[in-house]
Amino acid sequence: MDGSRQTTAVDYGPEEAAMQAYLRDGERRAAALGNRGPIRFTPSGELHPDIVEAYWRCGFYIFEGVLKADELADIERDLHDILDRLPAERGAPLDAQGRPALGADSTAPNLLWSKPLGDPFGGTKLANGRHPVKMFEPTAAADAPKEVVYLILGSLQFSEAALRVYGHPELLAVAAAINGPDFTPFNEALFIKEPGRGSSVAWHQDGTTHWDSPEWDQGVHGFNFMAQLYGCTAANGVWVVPGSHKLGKIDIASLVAKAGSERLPDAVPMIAKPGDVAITNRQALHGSFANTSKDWRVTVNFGFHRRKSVLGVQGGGVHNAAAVYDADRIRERARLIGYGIDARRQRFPAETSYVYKAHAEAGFSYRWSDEARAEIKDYNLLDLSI
Ligand SMILES: O=C(O)CCC(=O)C(=O)O
Repeated sequence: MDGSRQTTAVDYGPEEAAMQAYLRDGERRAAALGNRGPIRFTPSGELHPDIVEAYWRCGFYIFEGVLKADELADIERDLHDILDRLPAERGAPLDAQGRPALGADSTAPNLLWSKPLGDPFGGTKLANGRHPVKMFEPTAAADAPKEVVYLILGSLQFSEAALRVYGHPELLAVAAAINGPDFTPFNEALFIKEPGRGSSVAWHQDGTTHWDSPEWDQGVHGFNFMAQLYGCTAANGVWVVPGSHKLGKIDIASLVAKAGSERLPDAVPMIAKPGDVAITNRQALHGSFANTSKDWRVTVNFGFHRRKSVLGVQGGGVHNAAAVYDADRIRERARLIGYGIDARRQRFPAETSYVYKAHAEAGFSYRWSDEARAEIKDYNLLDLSI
């Protein structure tokens, strides 16, 4: 796969010219935000205040150059393996080579399918109706398959490279700086936007539990890291309305009606190179367009919460079954952080591993091994979805 920038694979449709103008204008506005650069810490180990300021001002920040070439090669290898092992079609038990398909024996949800360039969620009641407006669905090439996988949930059980990204010491230090050192997991996913096929993700805000809470604030629903394997462009990347994470629940349908199209005038694209990792506030209004470009976009996506946003809260219902999240559940789900840190230590022994406070204080240690690999099957049944 070549992640290099090219032109379009498929025409966006009747509004191709307007779309191209919007993409270029968005790139210019994104460049002016001042919310990108390498991860930097102060001499005393705090996340640099300029980064903290820009993250809370914009609702997202792009950390440049976090994943290096060897780690990207690992992720790409896993991606090829995953793509090879996908079911031949939705629900099929076997892959194209007749082997048991990826996730076919799972209980937890894993593969999400869409028609090529489709919008499976927009304008539906799915996920609590949080994607109220359907995006434009361009017409895919005649030889495109009937459906493509655009999202893989519980991805750490399918990719050891993704598990190692999950244990990245600097990213975990960022999680502690933003959500507190007792931060908890949310969920993990791979977003796969194939050129000329990848579906859109209609405008939405994440978060279901705290919008009307007296405890609501700009960070209460946590954030997602979005690590880019091939980088992302205005055409295939996530778009965000800067500052919208501060606004509470937004009337998305009215915004789109006012704009006269899905091209929201205040939104900007995340532009990233291979190895860049964005941090995105889940309350920010965001979405992505059908990938009519010739560039792959593969995002290793993983989120974290403040512990106090999760503990004792009734969550679920979107990514998994509804439940009240108690300390046992948080502890069990957080073992993936321990496995991620150890898997990373084994692959990159020269790196200083992250010390996760909850594990250090409780005296828990986690060893990544074949037994652990078997043990995390269906781990995402315990996602902490708020
Ligand atoms: O990667 C995308 O296109 C969408 C990501 C997203 O909506 C999310 O992480 O909440």
